[in-house]
Amino acid sequence: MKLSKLYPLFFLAGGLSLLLSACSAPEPTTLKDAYAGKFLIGAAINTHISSGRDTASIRVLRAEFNSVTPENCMKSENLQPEKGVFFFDDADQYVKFGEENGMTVIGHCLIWHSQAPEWFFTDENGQDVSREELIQRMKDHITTVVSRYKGKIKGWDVVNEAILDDGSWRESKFYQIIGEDFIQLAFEFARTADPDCELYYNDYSMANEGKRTGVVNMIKNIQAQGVQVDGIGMQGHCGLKFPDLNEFEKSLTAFSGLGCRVNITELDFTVLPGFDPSVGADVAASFEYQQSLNPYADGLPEAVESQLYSRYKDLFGLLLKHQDKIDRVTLWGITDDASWRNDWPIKGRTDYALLFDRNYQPKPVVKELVNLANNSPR
Ligand code: 9MR
Repeated sequence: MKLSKLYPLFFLAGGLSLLLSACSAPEPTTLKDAYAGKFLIGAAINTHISSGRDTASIRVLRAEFNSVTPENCMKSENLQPEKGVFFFDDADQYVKFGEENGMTVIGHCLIWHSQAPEWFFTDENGQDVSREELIQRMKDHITTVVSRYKGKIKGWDVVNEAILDDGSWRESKFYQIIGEDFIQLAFEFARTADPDCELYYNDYSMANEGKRTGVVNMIKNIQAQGVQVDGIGMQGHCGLKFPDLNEFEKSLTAFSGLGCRVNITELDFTVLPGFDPSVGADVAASFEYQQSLNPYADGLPEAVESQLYSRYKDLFGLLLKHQDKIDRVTLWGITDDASWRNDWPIKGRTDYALLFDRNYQPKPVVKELVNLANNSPR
C-alpha cells in the first residue's frame, strides 16, 4: 500500500492520542498550578522562612506558591536604620531565597510613612529637614535599594498607603515636607534605578468609595506628568463582613481602567470581632485586650469556619472573573500562627486569617479554591 494512503490513518491515530492524553491529564491539585496562566499565587514571608529555619512553612511555600513578598525586612527602618548605613543581610537573604526557589520576587516597600526611621525626616537639631533634603534622602534610599536588586526583583511597592479612606492625603512627613509630588518623585527615582522593574502603588481599604476616588485621582495626576504606574496593589486585609465585594469589584475595575495592572497584595480574612473596620490596616491602631474579644483561642466553631471559607471562595470567584486584569494574588503569610492578625489591632489573640492552619495543613477551602480555578475557563 502506498504511504500516502495511510496519511488519514496517521491523522486519526494522532488525534485520538491527543484526545486521550487530554482526558487523562491530571487536574492541578495545588494553588500555584491551578492558577497558572491566570495569576501568580504569592505569600508574604518572614525571616524565619527566608533564612531557611522554618522548614515546615518552606515546604508549603514551595508546593503551593510561586511568588514571595518580604513581610518586613525591606522596610526603610530595616534597610537604612541610620543615615547612610544600610543593613542588607536579611534583604539579600530574602532575594536569594526567592531566586533559589524559583519564585517571582517582589519588593516591599520603598516609601511608607510607617516603619521609616526617625532620622529620615529630621536634622541634627531634631527639626524637620527641608523639602530639598528630604527629596535627596528619598532619592538616595530608593536608588541604593532598587539598584542593588536590579534585575532580581520583578516589581516594587514604591509608595505605600499615602491616601486616607476618605480620599484625602495622609498627612505624613513625606506629604507635609515635600508635598503631593513626593509620589511622582519616588516613582521617577525607582524608574531611573531599574527601568525594567514594575512599579506599584499599594494601599489598604481599597474597596472604600472615598479611597477609590482618591487613589484614582492621585494616579491620574501623576500619569498626567508622564509617570508610568505599572500596577496598583489592593492589599486586601479583609474580614467576614467587610469589604463589600461589589465595592471591591468597582475599585478593581476602576484601577484597571487607569491602564494599570491590579495585584491583590496582602490578602487575609480576620474572623475576630470587636473593632471598627474603618481602621483598615493602619499599623498604628491599637486596642486593649479583653477576653471577650478573643473568642476562638481553643478552636474555630464550624459556623464561623464556613463563613470564612465562603468569603475566600467569593473573593477568588471575583478574582477569576477579572483574571485578565490581575497579575498576582498574594496572601499576607502562609500559616495562621504567623499572621500579623493575631497581634493587631489587639495583641495576643488567636486568629484564623490564612489558608494553612497551625499544623501547616491546608484548610479544606484550599481544595475548593483549586477546584474553582480548575473549573474556570483558561
Ligand atoms: O505584617 C507586618 C507586621 O509584621 C509588622 O509589624 C507591620 C509593621 O511593619 O507591618 C505588617 O505588614 C503591613 C504591610 O507592610 C503594609 N500593609 C499593612 C500590613 C499589615 O500591617
